[in-house]
Amino acid sequence: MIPVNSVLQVGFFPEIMQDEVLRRLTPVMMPDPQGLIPQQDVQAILTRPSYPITPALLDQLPRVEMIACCGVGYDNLPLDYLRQKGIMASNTPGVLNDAVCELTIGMLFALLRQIPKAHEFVIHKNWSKGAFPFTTSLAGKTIGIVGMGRIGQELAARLVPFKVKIAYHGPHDKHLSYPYISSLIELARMSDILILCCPGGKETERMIHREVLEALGPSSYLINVARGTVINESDLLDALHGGKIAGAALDVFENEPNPDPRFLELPNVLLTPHIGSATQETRQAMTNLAIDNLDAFFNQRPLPTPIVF
Ligand code: 8YV
Repeated sequence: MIPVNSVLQVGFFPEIMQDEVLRRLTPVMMPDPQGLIPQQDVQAILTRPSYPITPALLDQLPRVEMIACCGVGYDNLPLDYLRQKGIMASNTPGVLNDAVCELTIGMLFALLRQIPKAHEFVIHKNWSKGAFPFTTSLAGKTIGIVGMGRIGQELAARLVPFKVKIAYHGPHDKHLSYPYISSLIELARMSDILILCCPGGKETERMIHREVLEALGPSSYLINVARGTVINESDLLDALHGGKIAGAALDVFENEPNPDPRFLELPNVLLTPHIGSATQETRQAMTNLAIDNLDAFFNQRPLPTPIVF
């Protein structure tokens, strides 16, 4: 049981998620993280990765001891501050792996086989004027995965049956059945498609920059289902505009929900509005897992999915 008005919900939750929240608790609502704090004696926060929880906000909430983030990424949390204050935190890993992997594979094929353009080709009656241009196959390609965590490993397992070679880069070798490439530049150089599945935050900020993109090369592709902050967008725009890479599929951006307008004009991109985990089943499961963590906190039980920091 979670006491009424003991949890501050920071940020907007889409209807199907909000329904789950209200089914299980009565939160104090704070739609705008910059807005007025409606009640200061709350003991926990429920939020999502798109809402930065700042030390300035937490300084005004002295009784908060727990933050439940409804998402796998938690780059919105001030971990140093939480550690210093002894505030616990949880996220929702695992339950969204299928949805994110499915979107990634959908984007991969849409990009390589130009499916959105083929659809436009037919509906604009261009087929009678000639054949749609040849595209490229996935089979036989090398896929470089940046960030071989839960999602990266599940993605790799789903991709192997498509007759691809897989290699990966990350902070350290995880001794998996795929080659570990300690240099990101080297992984880019050997990859036909580079897929970003790494966490956001300081350690990965703008790690995809001009040099990496040049190593990736003019016949290769970039897919980002991680965080917009992982890419130097100015360098990516130059690379896409100048043909230094063949194309990119992006589900995340530095500035959401208003990505750099220059992306919208490019012919060699596939853009989606941060929908990696956005299926009904997944968002319900994520919301309930976030609340399971709150329930554990209020009932002095171990958190199901604590963030270890
Ligand atoms: C959340 C995300 O899944 O899980 C993450 O890290 O990137 C987000 O898409 C979504 O906002 C649900 O809270």
